Amino acid sequence: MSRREEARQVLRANDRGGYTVPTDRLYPFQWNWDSAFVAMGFATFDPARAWSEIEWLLRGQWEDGLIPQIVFHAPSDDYFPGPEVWGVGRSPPTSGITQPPVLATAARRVLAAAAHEEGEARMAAIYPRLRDNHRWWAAARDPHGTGLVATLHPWETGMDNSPAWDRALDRVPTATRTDIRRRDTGHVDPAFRPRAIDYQRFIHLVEVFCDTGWDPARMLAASPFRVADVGTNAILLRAEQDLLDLAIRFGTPEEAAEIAGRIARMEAALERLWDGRLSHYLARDLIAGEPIPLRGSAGFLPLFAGQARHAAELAERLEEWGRSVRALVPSTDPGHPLFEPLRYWRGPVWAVVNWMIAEGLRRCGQEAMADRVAGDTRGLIAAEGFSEYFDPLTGQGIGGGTFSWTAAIWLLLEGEEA
Ligand code: 9WN
Repeated sequence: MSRREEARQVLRANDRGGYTVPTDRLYPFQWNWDSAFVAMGFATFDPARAWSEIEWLLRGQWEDGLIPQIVFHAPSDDYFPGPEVWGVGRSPPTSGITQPPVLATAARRVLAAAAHEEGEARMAAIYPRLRDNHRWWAAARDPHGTGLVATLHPWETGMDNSPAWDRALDRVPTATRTDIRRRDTGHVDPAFRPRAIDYQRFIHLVEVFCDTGWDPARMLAASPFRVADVGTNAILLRAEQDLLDLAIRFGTPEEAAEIAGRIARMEAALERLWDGRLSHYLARDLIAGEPIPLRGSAGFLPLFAGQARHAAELAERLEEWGRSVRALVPSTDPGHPLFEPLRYWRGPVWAVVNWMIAEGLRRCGQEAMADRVAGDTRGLIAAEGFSEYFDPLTGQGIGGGTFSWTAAIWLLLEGEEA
């Protein structure tokens, strides 16, 4: 069977009747940014199913516009923390934090793959939900209009245990009232997962937020972890650009102007994350009021938002990293002492991040490096299958197997090659 056919089968096998789980058992619910990539993957062969992925995710959206990190459509004992730990008191149950907002970008792409009448109608129905979500980001996470949104939990960055968060997490107490009963380490080698102390802090944060009654302003004020993540901000800027295109077609001129205003502010603010000394975009610790001096794969994502000013330097950095790893793009600078090639977001390669980086490089005129990153990604998947992530030194596929978003990226990369 061809890899294309296998990729489609992975998506079908992880389908739970309209939405997709990231992989069986390890992640038995619907995840926010996973579903955005999955929708783009489905759009390559089944646009109707792609819309359904997005619509199911939006069933979990809150009235204030938040699109949760997880929607718990059906119960499962295979994952911790489940709905009882979050205690948001909603139906369907959801977590109370979010994830990188790839959704508007995905919706625009799904529409492009299926610009027939049905696609137009389904897009028209969800456009207001996307608009409300971007308003939520601005109001809840950037109430002073700085142009950078705050992230309050490492899970919100999608790059949960990146070493970029180590120092900011030191401020988070390890005490929890919840009994931490991890399930992930029963499915995957614990050496590839976050540590016990990371989970204590992750759950402590959940409890702090729960105690605010999940009120956005109170969460922002109370959180002992508050960072401006380059990845989230770059992805949001890109999503705003895609939403602007959708607003012109499905919204009002006032909405388009509102989005354009946010885009101008965000573009300027994102540039302020560039660090001349490390020649990289760096996250900012908003509590300490200082940059986080660690180069990670998220630092390449401003390219995905078309920020081309430092494209040549970033391509050179990738060239340099490429000399010490077998496959690009390691999630952490392979020359840094905190680089761990096997542990989750501390070193491994993730296909979704690679896809965004390759897109960004292409958008910013770095074709050769875009081809290299896309080629490395295809090579990893061709050799190892649809793993959750890959060891950049050996290329070995690790973490969960038959992973939905890795399958989706295979389909997207194949489409681009054609
Ligand atoms: C917490 C589903 C998710 C991804 C994240 C990845 C991992 C969850 C976990 O799995 O996070 O959200 O329990 O480890 O870090 O990026 O969305 O694939």
